[in-house]
Amino acid sequence: MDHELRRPSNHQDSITPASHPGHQPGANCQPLVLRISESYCLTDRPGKLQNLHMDIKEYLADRQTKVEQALESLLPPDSGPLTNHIEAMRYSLLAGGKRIRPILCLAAAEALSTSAEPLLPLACALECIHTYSLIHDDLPAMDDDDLRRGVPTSHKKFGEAAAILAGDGLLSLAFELLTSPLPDNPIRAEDRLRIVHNIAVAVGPRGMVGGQALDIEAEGPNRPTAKPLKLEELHRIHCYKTGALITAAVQTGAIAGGADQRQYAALSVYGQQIGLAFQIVDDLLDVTADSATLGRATGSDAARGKATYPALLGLEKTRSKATEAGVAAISALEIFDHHANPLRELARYIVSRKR
Ligand code: GRG
Repeated sequence: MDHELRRPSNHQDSITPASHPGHQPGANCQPLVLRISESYCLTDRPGKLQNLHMDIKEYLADRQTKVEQALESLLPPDSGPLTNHIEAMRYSLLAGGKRIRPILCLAAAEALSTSAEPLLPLACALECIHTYSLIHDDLPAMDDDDLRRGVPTSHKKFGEAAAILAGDGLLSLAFELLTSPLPDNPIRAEDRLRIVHNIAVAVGPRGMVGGQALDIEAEGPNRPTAKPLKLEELHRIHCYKTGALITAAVQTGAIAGGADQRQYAALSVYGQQIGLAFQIVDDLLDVTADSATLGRATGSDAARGKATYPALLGLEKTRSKATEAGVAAISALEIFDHHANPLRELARYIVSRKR
């Protein structure tokens, strides 16, 4: 069965919700179309990408460039006494990466017809936190990996102490960026506080770090009588470890874009569902993709005997789960107009990505 996320043939922008009683994944659908039609525009403002034929790959490339330029300009200059420390931060941060979290943040603000560009420092903060988590996850005490984003991992290049500090530096820099004034788009102080609080929760013990702790306990020496994880336990680890930051990225764009309660709730559901889809696909890619494509080791989950969706469900059911989450994400956006089309396309991309 083909599990690609599809767009119904009779309606360009809506997709049958997973919860719909008659829903059959893949039924009454045409193949995934990544080209964005004329109705897909990023803004109604004249001269701003209106009525452009856009491709999700083009959209991603454009946003990736903007995020990378902003990251470059927001990092402290790598000269002076801190040269080595800043170089280690730059090395991992600018080594590539899909920049999904900052792009989701910008796209969530765009869904609310808010101009995204002034929000780049907030978006970059999310990428700094994500890169910190990758550096620390690769350390010998954690996953002990040698390759990340196609280059040697931070500790391989700079040594363990410098890698730990590069991660710490990026985490702290993120909160500096989140709390620095935004010249072109002042966000109300109470919204800024909400953003900072929300991200702090998402990446702390009730989020990413907590998920990592559960993950390590589940496979590590603290579990000598380790029983295979149940699906709901695996799901919980993923929601904390990967889903929380992805959801917070969408919520950051939502708050910065001025979402009302209903819009915020809908965007939160979208974030949770694509967070889930993202991790399920990550598990799949660990089995099906090669290391050169991913820029990191593959097959490591199976080698460690880790619980993953493919290990618990098999490949077919795992693909269906990813598709279901993508469909649920897109249906959560039904209250939004065409300004949310980039988010819809991003959900399709996340489900069908190959790296
Ligand atoms: C060590 C505090 C701490 C946390 C680690 C998120 C995490 C927790 C570790 C990352 C390990 C990992 C491979 C998780 C699976 C999902 C994931 C976050 C993949 C990497 O994200 P991508 O694909 O990477 O967005 P790029 O390089 O494209 O940014």
